[in-house]
Amino acid sequence: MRTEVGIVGAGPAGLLLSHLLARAGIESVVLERQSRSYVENRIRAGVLEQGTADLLRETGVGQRMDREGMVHRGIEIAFRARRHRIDLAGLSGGKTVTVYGQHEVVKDLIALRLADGGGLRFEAEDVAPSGFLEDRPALEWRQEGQAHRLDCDFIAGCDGFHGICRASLPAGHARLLERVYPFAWLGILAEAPPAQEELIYARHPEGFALFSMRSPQLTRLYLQCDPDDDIANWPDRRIWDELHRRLESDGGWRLTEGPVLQKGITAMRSFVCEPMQAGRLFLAGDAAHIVPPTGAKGMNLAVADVRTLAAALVAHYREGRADRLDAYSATCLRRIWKVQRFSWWMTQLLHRFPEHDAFGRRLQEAELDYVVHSEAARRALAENYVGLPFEGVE
Ligand code: RFL
Ligand code: PHB
Repeated sequence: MRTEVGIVGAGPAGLLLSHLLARAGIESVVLERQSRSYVENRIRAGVLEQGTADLLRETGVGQRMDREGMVHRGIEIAFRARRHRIDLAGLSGGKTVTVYGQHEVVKDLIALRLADGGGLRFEAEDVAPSGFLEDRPALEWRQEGQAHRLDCDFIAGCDGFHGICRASLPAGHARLLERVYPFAWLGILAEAPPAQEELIYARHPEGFALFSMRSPQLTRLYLQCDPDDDIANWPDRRIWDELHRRLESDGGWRLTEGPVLQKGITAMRSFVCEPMQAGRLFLAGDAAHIVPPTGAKGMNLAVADVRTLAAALVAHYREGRADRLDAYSATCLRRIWKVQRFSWWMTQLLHRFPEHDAFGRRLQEAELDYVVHSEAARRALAENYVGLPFEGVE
């Protein structure tokens, strides 16, 4: 079998890349280890930057997002039991974010790719990239006991943090930069109408908490917990008590409870692989970098990467230009490091750090006080939260 671009992973990065390429008349095949229903039901990110929502809309995959997604013009930051609104739209020249689940984006992209006759292979086992340093890239895999091979011009490694593509880079080729945090997030999805319209990021002496949502019937909530904590230690009652404690704030605001549909613990890390390419293999999304979720940036960064990669591939196929592909990693890393900085900053601003002494805690409180009361600081937060402009892509 032959195609132009072989893509590993049907997360937001791989599916969107395949969609953008198809629109430009470039053929691709996506190989995914999991089943279609598994990737369509994997609850993860929920906040789309203005540029992400615009891109989905402009490329014909935004209809359901426009009907069901919730446009947010602000967020709230809570500390010392008081909530402070950050007017994202007012501070960013009218930009907003859209709350729409990542799994819904994935469903929309899969439906469109299949309707367009796109090549998607689910339950592809033992995917192995080869030949990308010798100008004869190929992907081999097994499916239902049979061996398959796909020859291609390029391989896009969109297979997430635990994928095979980054692991296939030649030894010593890439530098891995990493920071691991001394805490994790316990997340729940509850069948309860969100108690208010906007997200609340709360700093509390017991640890961070986040109030978010997925729909008018579903609330999404997170709690800072220990990184080696076991979900078995967290019966629903304990989770709700802790959420009430950390989120309760002025005006008698109270969380609405409901049946817990899903719960899980996610480790927090910052990670970047430099460079993000080797010969004819290009990494995109979580395969190349991880941000802590506090800034709501992971999926948005994956989208920014594939936007750059698709434009570079189009320049190659349409104009015979190699410069855009050669510059792919450097172009992406400029944005990635700015987003890493913002995600790290939001994380250190809002979490409880075991190593903090009273001095450290006072500094954190002073910074929060500054952020919510200085227009310059609020503007900087808003500019980053709604998404920095795309550079060097068009
Ligand atoms: P994905 O989504 O991990 O997709 C990779 C795909 O590759 C498949 N795969 C393989 N396929 C074939 N062969 C192999 N050897 C393979 N190995 C892996 C996997 O099955 C999978 O289908 O990566 P992608 O596309 O780069 O997308 C990245 C995003 O998923 C991620 O950054 C976000 O979910 C991060 N994130 C958030 N991002 C945001 O922009 N806004 C948010 O509000 C937000 N909140 C979050 C988050 C991530 C979280 N968790 C659980 C990590 C909240 C949480 C709790
Ligand atoms: C979510 O709704 O899952 C969510 C929202 C904001 C974040 C992280 C996750 O910063």
